[in-house]
Amino acid sequence: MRDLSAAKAALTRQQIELPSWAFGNSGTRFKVFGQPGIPRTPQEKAEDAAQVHRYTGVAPRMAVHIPWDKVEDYAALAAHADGLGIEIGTVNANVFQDDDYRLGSVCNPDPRVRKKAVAHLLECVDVMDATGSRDLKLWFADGTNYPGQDDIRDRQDRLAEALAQVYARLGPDQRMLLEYKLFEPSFYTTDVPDWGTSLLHCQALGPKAEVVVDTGHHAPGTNIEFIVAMLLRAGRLGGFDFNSRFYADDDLMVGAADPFQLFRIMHEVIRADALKPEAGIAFMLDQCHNIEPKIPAQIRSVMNVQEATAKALLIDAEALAAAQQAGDVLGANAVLMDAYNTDVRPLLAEVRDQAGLDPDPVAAYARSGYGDKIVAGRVGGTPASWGS
Ligand code: LRH
Ligand code: MN
Repeated sequence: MRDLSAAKAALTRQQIELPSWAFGNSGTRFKVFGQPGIPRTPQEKAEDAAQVHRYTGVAPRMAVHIPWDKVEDYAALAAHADGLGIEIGTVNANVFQDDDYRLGSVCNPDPRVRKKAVAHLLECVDVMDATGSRDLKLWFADGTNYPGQDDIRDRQDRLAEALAQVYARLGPDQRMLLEYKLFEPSFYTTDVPDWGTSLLHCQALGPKAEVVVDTGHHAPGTNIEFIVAMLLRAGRLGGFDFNSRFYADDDLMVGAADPFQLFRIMHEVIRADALKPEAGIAFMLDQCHNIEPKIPAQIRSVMNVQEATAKALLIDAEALAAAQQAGDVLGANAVLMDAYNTDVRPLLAEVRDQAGLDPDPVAAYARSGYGDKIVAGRVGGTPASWGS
């Protein structure tokens, strides 16, 4: 039996974390397009993120990226966010935009460079202490471009040594989330290329180290929900970087390219009873709105996650288990497809209405005039950007 009230309760408690960098200008190696009304400061990024929470009700945290969101007083930034009704979430380190990191950061053959990289990672834990953030997210661009360029095992030893230094610095309630990526910017080896490599390092470090699954970081055709099921089974799924792609790490709106995959991923999360906030999974967006307006795109992305989640919550688990046990291949598949083919927009409109929100967040934001206000008000200064 599909339990609608349980589904509504779970949807009401859902939490999705927004990336500060999604509100800044972004692009590709060909062009970073400027848009009007772009925030110039982390404070203004938080103001934009707060708009997404205001209209969706399920986006109470904004992840920051250091140094893109560097400020003098991180506690003050956290207080500013608090005043807007949101929190500063995951702290993302950045050891991929400095000339010293040409041959890698923590995996670099040069101990001076490795020391510099570890110092930045430790600085990010200081930021977490100031903002009250639980998670340090680590993604390394480290890798090689040509066979023989460096020793694969030596680089893993260097990585393990650096991670252990940072792990030792974590507070009791803090976590390290290690993100993997198949390739780019490295094109022969990437030092953390897949879930297995990340998991091995996390297991070697200890219980406060978990794996992040960025949905754009796999080879085409990878069954990501299988990886999710395995990491949940191992108790090492720390979070997601949600986005979607047609080809590589396109960082498009989650659910835009493959909503059925997102549904299958959320099915594995719900099957493991890991949707609830206390399960500790960080459901983060990691996207770049290169050509589309940023805030409406973030609102749409949050709604895409809600819709995939709602469909997965409507899977008749009993009927599915019975069909699976009976070896009823088509019957089992039909149970899942019934849920996927359910139009959950009325259900979500009801959930929003019961939460005192407008049933249509995109329309409500458009009516608010906030978009015009920031275009008129944010004149001068330097619009935020990836700035490589
Ligand atoms: C790397 C990545 C990582 C972030 C960056 C913004 O591709 O997914 O999560 O640091 O994007
Ligand atoms: Mn990511």
